[in-house]
Amino acid sequence: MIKKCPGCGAAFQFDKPEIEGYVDSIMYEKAKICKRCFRIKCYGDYMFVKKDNEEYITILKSINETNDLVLYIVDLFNIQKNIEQINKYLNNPIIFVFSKRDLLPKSIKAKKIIEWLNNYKVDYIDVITISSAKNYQLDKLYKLIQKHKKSNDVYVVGNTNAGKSTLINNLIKNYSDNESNITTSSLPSTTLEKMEIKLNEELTLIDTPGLVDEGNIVNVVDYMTLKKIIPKKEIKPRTYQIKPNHSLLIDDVARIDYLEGDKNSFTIYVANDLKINNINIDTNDKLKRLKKYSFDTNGEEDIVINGLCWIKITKSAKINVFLQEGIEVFKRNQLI
Ligand SMILES: Nc1nc2c(ncn2[C@@H]2O[C@H](COP(=O)(O)OP(=O)(O)OP(=O)(O)O)[C@@H](O)[C@H]2O)c(=O)[nH]1
Ligand SMILES: [Mg+2]
Repeated sequence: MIKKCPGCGAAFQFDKPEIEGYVDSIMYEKAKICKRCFRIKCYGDYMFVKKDNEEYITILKSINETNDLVLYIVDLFNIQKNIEQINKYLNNPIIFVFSKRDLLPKSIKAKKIIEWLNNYKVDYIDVITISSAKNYQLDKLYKLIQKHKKSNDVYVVGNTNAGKSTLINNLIKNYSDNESNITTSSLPSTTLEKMEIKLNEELTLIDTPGLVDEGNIVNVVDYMTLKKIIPKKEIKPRTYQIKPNHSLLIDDVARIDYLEGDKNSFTIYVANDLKINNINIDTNDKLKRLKKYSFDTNGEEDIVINGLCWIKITKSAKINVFLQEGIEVFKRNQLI
């Protein structure tokens, strides 16, 4: 039987150090995890493995052949543009699990987030906001799983980095004697294959590799920048009362030019470590050589820079956003 790494799900192999599942041949019999997982866990040293999204779709199709319960994990800081796409692939009962609640200001009510979901045509049987980092609402989620599960198998799906494996590790810790510990990291595609984790006789959670979000900033910037971009604790939103012909510079990564509109309020939800500068549009052309995206917003929308931040703009505005090629930027109805 092929031995698989319990950290990432890859089949162990001892030929190719540069690809997934590698263990030194002398360690092959004894190896508990692959070299990549060992390095992530012990040194935070990440080896990138490019995942093909076809695999994710194939996994969803196989889940669709069952009627098992699915936990759809959606990172609150990083809600993907097309959350309703999940229903394109799955007819299963779905619990929407908004993760990383600890990153959003405490003042935001869960009710508000759940109401916001009504902007999308999504079918789900329940919805909850959680934080694995703070063990917040995991008891409630566990009860929902028991209430809605159709068999012993419950699938955990969602974008890469959404917090699927971290959640499973916490559920194992809280509700099981199992000693498994799945590898987690702040970089994409940590989990590489489907993995079954038996919590007890009645419940097996199935972790899956996440969908790679092609337009996310994590795929584009270097590791040092990435460390600043990923929020580690509760975001303190920063509000700027600005007039047209002013620009907001988010560190060295994004520029937002306010072109037309009334005196306006821009609130930026971004990692606290990033600096924001409010400048006169003509005094500084920093980042202006980056790719330009133009938007008209109606006063009820956020501008989302995928993986970096979102900006709540309270009145109609014409803006330009400048970003490195490959980072997606889009509008959505205001989350908050
Ligand atoms: N602040 C915060 N960070 C979290 C939480 N849950 C997970 N994370 C972080 O999010 C990052 C991704 O977590 P993973 O559990 O590896 O995500 P995943 O969905 O399994 O990702 P893939 O295996 O790549 O598909 C890690 O850096 C986690 O520490 C949470 O509740 N709060
Ligand atoms: Mg994972």
